[in-house]
Amino acid sequence: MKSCFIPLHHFFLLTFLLPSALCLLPSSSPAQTYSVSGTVNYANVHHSTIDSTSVYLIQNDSILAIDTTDDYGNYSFGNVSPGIYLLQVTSNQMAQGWGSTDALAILKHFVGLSLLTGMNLIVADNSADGFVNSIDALHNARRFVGQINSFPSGDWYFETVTVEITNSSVIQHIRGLCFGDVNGSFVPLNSHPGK
Ligand SMILES: [Ca+2]
Repeated sequence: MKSCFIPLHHFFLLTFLLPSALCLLPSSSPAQTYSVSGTVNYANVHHSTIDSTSVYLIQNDSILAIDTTDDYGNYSFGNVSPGIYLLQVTSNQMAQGWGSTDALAILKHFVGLSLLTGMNLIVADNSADGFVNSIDALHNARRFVGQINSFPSGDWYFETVTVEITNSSVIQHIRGLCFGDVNGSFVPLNSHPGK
């Protein structure tokens, strides 16, 4: 007659190892995550890439992650759950591009001869007072000749982009301009032609 005695090592296996192994199996499939990536580009004709620039992944006014663009302006966030996010960018890169041509373009906008639009209009307001007028043109001219070395607006403007993740990864490029560079003539240092 066979014994029904369970050897001790089998007992150990059944009692401890098997339940532990079962715990490692997912009880339900884990939430799928995706990536948000792209390049940060200057809004000139070359779409020049901008390196060493901070990209923030934001949800509900909280910064979830920060990435710094690489030599080719690339940023990437992994493990992003489905949802709606904001992408914001700041840069300490050297800014330039303001000059007499830009000052003239600002004046032409002011008098209604040739209207600026979009980001080019936004970066015209280097006085940050909500108006585009001769004061901004004067700031541009003064900075060009070195009478001033900053604008009240700061140096960089980047578009804030909303991305929605549903069931796939998202590629999102983000554009920027220097305040005062209303004609988008600047080519950032270390940049490459972009997409
Ligand atoms: Ca202004």
